[in-house]
Amino acid sequence: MKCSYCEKESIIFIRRTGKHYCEDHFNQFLLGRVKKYLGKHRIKNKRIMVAVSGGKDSTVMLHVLWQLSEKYNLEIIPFYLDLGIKEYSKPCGKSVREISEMLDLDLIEVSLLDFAGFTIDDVAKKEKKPCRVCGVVKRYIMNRIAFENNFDFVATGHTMIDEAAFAIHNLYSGNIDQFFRTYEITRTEKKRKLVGRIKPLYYLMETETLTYALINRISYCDLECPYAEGHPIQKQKEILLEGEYKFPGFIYNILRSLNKIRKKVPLESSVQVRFCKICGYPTTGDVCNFCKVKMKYSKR
Ligand code: Q46
Ligand code: ZN
Ligand code: ZN
Repeated sequence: MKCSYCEKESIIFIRRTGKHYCEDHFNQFLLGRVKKYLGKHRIKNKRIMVAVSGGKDSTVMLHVLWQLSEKYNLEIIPFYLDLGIKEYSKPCGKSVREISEMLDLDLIEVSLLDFAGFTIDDVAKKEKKPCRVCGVVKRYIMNRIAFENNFDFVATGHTMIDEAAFAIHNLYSGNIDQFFRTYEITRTEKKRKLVGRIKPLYYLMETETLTYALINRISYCDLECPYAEGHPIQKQKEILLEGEYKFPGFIYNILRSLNKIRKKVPLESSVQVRFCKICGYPTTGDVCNFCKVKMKYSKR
């Protein structure tokens, strides 16, 4: 089959666009989706801390942002958090170091054990699923390191299906506040010590990031976290993929409609700004969730 834009052989057919792409035109398509995101949110002349787990999506995000960094005048610094998960964290860390070196970028590396005195494996010994605690520590540490180092944004490698699955999971579970708070971008609020989040892969599917990694020979860590199995988000993804198979464009349309709903409901601005008694970072109570889990699990 020929590419829909030139005479070369096609390497991928994207059902939601109805087009065939050769390697060059696929690269253009993928970069175009990221440019669309950066343009829509006017992300230019910024210092961005890029959270890289070593997996496919975040590694591709780092590579794409690096490619676009000159055009958008972005200062790109990769960030890796070693969660201390046996047989997973070490190879992932190695991948992040390799890509950072290849792109000649200085890497910020933090170990959860050094930062908080425990690992996710320690949590897993006490809790059936460590994911909730893992989410708390990742969010906190990313924000704190980015705030202390004066970054404008933290970039994460969430794709379209991650976002749609998360939104549907929140609706399904009744987490309405969380549903309304999660959007394509969150802005930096210096007074509240909050660094904004961006998701440059928001308009892309995982098959597309995989294709980009393959044709650009980007090596990444192919392991899955041992605690990922049975995560509710995985189930939501399966349902969405089934929909996408039957109706190309299904996931994008769902996400677009959910975003329209979000925009119609103004966010409550009455939430009082409070700071944790222990660490001084934002919280809704007296002590933030990170300090609570640290008190519970730290071996120090
Ligand atoms: S939350 Fe859970 Fe992930 Fe943390 S413990 Fe592994 S699966 S890494 S995105
Ligand atoms: Zn082509
Ligand atoms: Zn705290």
